[in-house]
Amino acid sequence: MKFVHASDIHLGRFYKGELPLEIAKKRREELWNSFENLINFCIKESIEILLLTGDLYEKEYFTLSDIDRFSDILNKLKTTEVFIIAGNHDYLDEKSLYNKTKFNNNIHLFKKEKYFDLEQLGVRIHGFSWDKDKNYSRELKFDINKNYRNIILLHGSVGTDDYFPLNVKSLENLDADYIGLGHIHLRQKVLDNVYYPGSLEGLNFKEVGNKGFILGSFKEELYIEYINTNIRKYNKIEININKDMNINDIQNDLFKKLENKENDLNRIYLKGEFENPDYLMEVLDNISGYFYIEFKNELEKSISIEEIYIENKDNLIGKFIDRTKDDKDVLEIGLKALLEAKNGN
Ligand SMILES: [Mn+2]
Repeated sequence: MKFVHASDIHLGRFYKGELPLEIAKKRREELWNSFENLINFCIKESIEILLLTGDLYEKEYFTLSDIDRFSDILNKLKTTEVFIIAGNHDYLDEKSLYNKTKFNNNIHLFKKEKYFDLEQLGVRIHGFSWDKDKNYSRELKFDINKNYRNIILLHGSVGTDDYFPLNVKSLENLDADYIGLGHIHLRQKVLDNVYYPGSLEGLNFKEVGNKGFILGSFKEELYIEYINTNIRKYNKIEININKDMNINDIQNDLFKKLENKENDLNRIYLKGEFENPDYLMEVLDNISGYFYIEFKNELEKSISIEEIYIENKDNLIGKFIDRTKDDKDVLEIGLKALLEAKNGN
């Protein structure tokens, strides 16, 4: 029996102020494409069960036509049984859009149900949906039936005390065959039978690298595999600049580190020292050919000894430069200390 577990798709995400309008628009559409790819994977691979563990859309920005688009895509699944729990971003109350669209009979949303049984497959699926956006908590009690394989779906946080905290020990004691978690966007194994698939696509620069979903199967034992399906990646890249590097060297280092990342979202951290950071930023801002690139200027302005000498000719600093100018190391270290003292650091 094969199952797929995906989570935190965040359809409708608005990217307010994070990305330029055109890029945000494309990304918003790509979340839909990624969702469709997930469904097509389930069709092509004849997946028997699809588990979706919450934050599938963002309530704040989702409309009636969006929820119909969502159900149209899910309804393409004819032989896959789908189980959905709602999370904090798509929580299920009376006004929820989940209630305003039509899902086929093979798509099951956890409302008041404690579990669903799939007799032919010998599987019982348990789960809770969030019914508000904050301070949600439920007692972890389930009707485990050992004649079945038991799968539990939860949207909550392992390892923090916010957003339905889940304690590892209590998850271990649940005696389930698989516990599918949502909420944390980083894919991870919590226990041998407890996993977060993470978000389907990277949603911001905290979510770097490959993303996708979990493909699981039960033979004798549980077998888990991560499938990478992200359309693009978020990358964080560091460029360390030292005083021997000129603009060409910096650009060459940058282009090398950006190889094969033309279609990604790239954030470049500039670190170290450079004499004229503003000029460097101006040059870098003209780089094109990437889906998205931004620079974080964390450079320190390296000191220009000539300038400092002109400003300080008549005081102790000027005298110090005069006397040590033949010993570069002494000059630089001493000068730094003198300047710090002068600036009161
Ligand atoms: Mn989420």
